[in-house]
Amino acid sequence: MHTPSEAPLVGVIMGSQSDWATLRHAWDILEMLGVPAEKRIISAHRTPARLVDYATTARARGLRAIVAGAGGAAHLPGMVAAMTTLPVFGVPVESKALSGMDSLLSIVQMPGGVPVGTLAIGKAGAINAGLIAASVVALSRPDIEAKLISWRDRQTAEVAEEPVDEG
Ligand code: RP5
Repeated sequence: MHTPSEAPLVGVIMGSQSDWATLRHAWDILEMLGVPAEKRIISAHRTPARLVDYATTARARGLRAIVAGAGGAAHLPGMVAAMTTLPVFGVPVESKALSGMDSLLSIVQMPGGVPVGTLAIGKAGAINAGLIAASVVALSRPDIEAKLISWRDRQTAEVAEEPVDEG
């Protein structure tokens, strides 16, 4: 569980409730690593005023990184990046119409000067966004760095040396 008394250091934001099934994988990683975080639904298209308020106040509120996921015409990560100098990690959500290719291309193709660190489509991207955000926080939090190292060690230990027949 995130420690409620600690101010959030990472913001996990998404364009819609329907994105939560994907973004919760970033949330779960942050929770497991003990990174104080907050989650919000913020739509670049449906709640633009909420977007401006969030992006322009995020750094002063103490956030150190933002994970932003959206699908389709996925402007959320780019618009947030336009209004903050915090690192923004974009997660393309897998869309129904185009399987997330639309999300990926609209997040990754930022003009030079307004960076969004773009991850893979869907669950893998959300997990890695959580891990990268945790790495940013770990730069100034040795306790979180230690948890990150332990997580990596466990992942390595879980890889068998030989394959076995499945099923
Ligand atoms: C985007 O439109 C959201 O990020 C979501 O991925 C997609 C669909 O949203 P809903 O119609 O499910 O609210 O803005």
